Amino acid sequence: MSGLQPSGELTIGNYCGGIRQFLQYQKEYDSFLFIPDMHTITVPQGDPHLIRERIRRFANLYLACGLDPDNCTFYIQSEVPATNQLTWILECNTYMGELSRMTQFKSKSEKQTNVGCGLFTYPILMAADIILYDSNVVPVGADQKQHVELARDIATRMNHKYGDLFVVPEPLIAKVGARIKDLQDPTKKMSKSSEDPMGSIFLLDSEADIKKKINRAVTDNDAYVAFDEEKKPGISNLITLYSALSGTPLQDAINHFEGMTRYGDFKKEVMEVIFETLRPVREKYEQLSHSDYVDEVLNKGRDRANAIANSKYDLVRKAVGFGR
Ligand code: AQP
Repeated sequence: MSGLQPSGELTIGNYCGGIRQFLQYQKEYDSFLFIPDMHTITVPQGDPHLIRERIRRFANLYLACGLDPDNCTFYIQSEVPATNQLTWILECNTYMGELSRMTQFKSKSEKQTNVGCGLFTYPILMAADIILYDSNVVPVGADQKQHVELARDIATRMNHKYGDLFVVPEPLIAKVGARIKDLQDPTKKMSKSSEDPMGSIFLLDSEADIKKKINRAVTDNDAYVAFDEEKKPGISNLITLYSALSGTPLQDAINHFEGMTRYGDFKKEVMEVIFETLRPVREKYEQLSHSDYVDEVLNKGRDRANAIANSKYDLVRKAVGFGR
């Protein structure tokens, strides 16, 4: 089970921490991937048409990245109403103190003047997304680990209170690439809704833009390449990107680059790996975006997701004592 909210443009960070992992596991598991459109309005988004356009773009991009609809139930969150129904029950079984500890709420609420309640309760909606389908593993980047842990706590609490209703999920964090940093400020993570586009590489960026962004990526004045996340966060981030995208184990990537004195040559190799990863994605995306194939896939996904979600919700509703 995994989902990436259409709240900006997908970045190479989302690819490394979320999508890439998901694709590795899709054949092994009965997998579910969804577009959490309801999550996006936890922060102001402006024009609703832009959200709808992004949903379509994200859906085509997942397919372009290699999502296999025969191995995966792919759907849009808001098209499964049982998600909201379960969320209410879970809200009544989650404590304010638990939500107050969520670091993402703290960092996102600091950036706004009027903070909506949805931003505070959104981890409960995420718990419903996960446990509604009896998901056992959730591939996520490091920033989402805390939310999956909360989903575990809620599932466990519900099971104690009402009998064995839910599978308790586990987060699955990539060994390399779980927290790709912003290229302009390598002390913070790369984000799809970041204000400075120079800090993020988007999956649909042109090669000219990628080149510009990597060339301008913040490094240091040491004039030697080495991996040290504390002292050399910019260089370390680029080595991590190279390792995650090329599949080279991190230590081998470190050995490969260590000691290089010309940052330009180092950056060129990192750039090549990004080009090679994104070129086929862009080409496939071009084809898909001129067809209606994505609707066929999403309709099939919606029907299967609703069948599973409705039957689970029915069990929960009865266990809680709702209805006649
Ligand atoms: N920088 C990152 N490195 C590795 N993984 C990352 N993820 C996000 N940023 C990085 C992973 O991508 C998935 C997307 O999750 P989300 O859509 O729920 O949103 P998020 O975690 O809040 O991601 P963003 O890009 O930072 O979005 P905005 O800007 O909208 O808040 C998750 O698996 C996440 O861990």
